Amino acid sequence: MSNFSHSTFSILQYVLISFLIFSCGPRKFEKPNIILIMADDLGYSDIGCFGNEEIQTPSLDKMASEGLKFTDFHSNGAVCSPTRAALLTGRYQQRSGIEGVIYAKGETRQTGLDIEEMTIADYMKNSGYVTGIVGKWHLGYRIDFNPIYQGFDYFRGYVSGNVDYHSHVDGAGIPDWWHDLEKIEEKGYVTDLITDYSLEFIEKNKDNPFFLYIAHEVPHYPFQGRNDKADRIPGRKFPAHGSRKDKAGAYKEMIEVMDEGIGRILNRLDMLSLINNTLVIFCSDNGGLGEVANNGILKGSKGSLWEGGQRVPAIAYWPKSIEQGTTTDEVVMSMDFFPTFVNLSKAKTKQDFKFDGVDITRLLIEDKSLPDRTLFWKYRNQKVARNGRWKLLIDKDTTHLYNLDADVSEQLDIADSENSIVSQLKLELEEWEKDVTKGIKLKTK
Ligand SMILES: [Ca+2]
Repeated sequence: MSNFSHSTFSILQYVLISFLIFSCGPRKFEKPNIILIMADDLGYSDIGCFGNEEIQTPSLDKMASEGLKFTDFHSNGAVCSPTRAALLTGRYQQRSGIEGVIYAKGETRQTGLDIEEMTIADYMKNSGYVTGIVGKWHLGYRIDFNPIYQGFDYFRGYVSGNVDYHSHVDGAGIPDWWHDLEKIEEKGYVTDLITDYSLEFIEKNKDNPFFLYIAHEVPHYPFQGRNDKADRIPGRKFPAHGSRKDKAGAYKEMIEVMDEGIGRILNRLDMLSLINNTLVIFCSDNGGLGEVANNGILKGSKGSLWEGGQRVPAIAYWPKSIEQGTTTDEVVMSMDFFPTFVNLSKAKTKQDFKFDGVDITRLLIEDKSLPDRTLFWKYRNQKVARNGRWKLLIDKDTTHLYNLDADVSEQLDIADSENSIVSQLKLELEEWEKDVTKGIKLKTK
């Protein structure tokens, strides 16, 4: 009897909530604006709401306390380009050939994400959205790889992996600052420019659905604050990480300036009455860099597939749709945003299109669990298969197994005592590898 009452109550509650969300909410809920803010190389504990006590991040902390915090969110890659490829294509980065970094120097400078790829921006644009990217692209330096050819109506930023925060010169000494298809000269601290142009984009598109991808440079090197001098001058030698001695001080300042910009964006959404009709997501593209970042209790850092290289902070903020102050330990990856945004924007994908990610809309708005799945990573000499608590990590020729529920720091290798789990995950990993590289020539490694 009590079960019956409980389920009846649940059904009524569900109907009522659905009614409130879908009928009484702002009409525009049908096609919410989506803002995806991605930091670059931000470590798991580099912000307040993920345990940092030194760096002040009130805006991100507010997003977490009034939204949903992901404790088990992972970047698809352990470095920049692969995560961005997966994010934009909704599939493992191996399928688009971008397993590694597209470097400013050397032969990969000539490669990029194939323009035949249908990106999330392409799909949302086809569904009536205005699409913009402000900040870092890192999916091809050549003009024919420009975001304007990948579904974005608007681009303001840089195409390389990192630029001087003041002179906007890339790692190869080449000026790299763009407005759509044009290379331009513009003064300003990169983080402030990213915020200013994001605000301009939001203001300009307040009356129609928009998708804004804010790809921050922070806290990627060079480590430069707002009032530091430019280090990179074309034709001159420069230290890749910048000349400032107090790198930790610069690092803190860089993150705090980004957070200040995020605060300005949230305020503007509020002022324009867009706050309840806009899903704002924040995440990082890979783990923090060993020498400066705080990856908390996680092992490893950027470039490795230990948790510290790819478990990153992530937050979803959408007042009135996402319950305040919730936390989820569901395993989510960068490539899951694609099917989620397709669903929310009511975009139509091609009939034969196969996502590797899953739609997390119901996790966001109803705290509903995701289906059981095994997830995979591969970078350089490491491969990972993850299912629930189990993480298989093959490091060169050594096989490790960890129970992440009990041992998130990956200290106790239990591969020898859990043979059947090791065999099962190994088999799935082999099948996955064959599947994602079938007919694919990797462009980067
Ligand atoms: Ca990165």
